[in-house]
Amino acid sequence: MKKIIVATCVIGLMLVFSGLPLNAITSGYTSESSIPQKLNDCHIDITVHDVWNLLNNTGNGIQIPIDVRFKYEWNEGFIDTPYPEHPRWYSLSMLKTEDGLQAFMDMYAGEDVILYCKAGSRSLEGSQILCDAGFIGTVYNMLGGINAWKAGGYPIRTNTEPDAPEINGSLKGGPGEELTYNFSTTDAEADGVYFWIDWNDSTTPEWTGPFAHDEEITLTHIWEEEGTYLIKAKAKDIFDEESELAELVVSIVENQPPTAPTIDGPLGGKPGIEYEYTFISTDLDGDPVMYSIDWGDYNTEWTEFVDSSEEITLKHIWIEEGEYTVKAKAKDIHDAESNWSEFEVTIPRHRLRFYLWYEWYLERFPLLERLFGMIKV
Ligand SMILES: [Ca+2]
Ligand SMILES: [Ca+2]
Ligand SMILES: [Ca+2]
Repeated sequence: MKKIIVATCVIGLMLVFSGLPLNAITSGYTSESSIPQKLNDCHIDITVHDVWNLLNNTGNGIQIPIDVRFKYEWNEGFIDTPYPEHPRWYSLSMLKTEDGLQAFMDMYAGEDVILYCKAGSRSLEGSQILCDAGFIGTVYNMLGGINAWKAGGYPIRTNTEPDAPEINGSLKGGPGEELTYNFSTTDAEADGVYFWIDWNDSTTPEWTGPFAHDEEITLTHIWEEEGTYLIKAKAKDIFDEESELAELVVSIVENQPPTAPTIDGPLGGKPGIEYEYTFISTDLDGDPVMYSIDWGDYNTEWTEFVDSSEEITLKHIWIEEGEYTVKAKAKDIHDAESNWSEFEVTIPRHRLRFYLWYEWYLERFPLLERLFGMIKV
């Protein structure tokens, strides 16, 4: 009877002490009632050969290798496996902090992770920390670390910088106008990336991020002054490997409205007959323009955008006899509008009164107008 009691006490003490160091490390998490508790030895030990087979086949699920070594060790090279089963870096020292552990648990919840280090002891410690904290997912521990990986003849690679960013957005704008730009890059190791953007004005370039390696980010910018600006952008991954610079030229000019359209066509005609009129306007910035036409008979229309200085032809039928004032204005893609132009049309033509002819004639021969003016005086 005594022996049984002693044995029970010893086993009890063993359980208490074996749990102590890990509980001390992860005390902030074991109390979380929402996280299911697992046994401390929940991780699965796995050889480098099994790891290779797991990581080169998405048919058996996607496993994420986690390199828990120091950053300088990672920078010297890590195991080479294809995306999306490629290694990420998350050091054991980060796992040992409360915030670092929680961030890891959030980031990789529900995933299969394979922890590895140099020779196997740090990955074992990391695996135990995760299990003890109630990590939801599968934790593999790669036996023998990267040393065994290399000895097994499996490949390693070193980190590479992200590609130079792609910049997409407005090439033209006006002072004070908010312009939108998209930036994207790719990183061969699928590392998180930062962007650095120099807008070529008085604003100071800063690194922004990190973003997922294939995420497109959208930024807006306003240049207050007219000028030609050279946007420069580069990317870096979370290991500070910087890309080449990418550039985009933007010209900021005050927008000019299009000229009032020139209207041409028959001065008169018969009711019920279709007539063609041409309209042409020039935008000094070369912006596409659209035309608003008022046919003078309560019919109005807007055209589609056409190139600046491209003559357009529109057809119209006046149903009733009368004198009509055709009006037209042009608008560019920045909503700047021209003045109205006017053109008089008489339906039917035989009712075209002399003064219409007279005005039309004088417009084209201004010298005569002065002559008539002198005669009047
Ligand atoms: Ca796999
Ligand atoms: Ca990289
Ligand atoms: Ca314009």
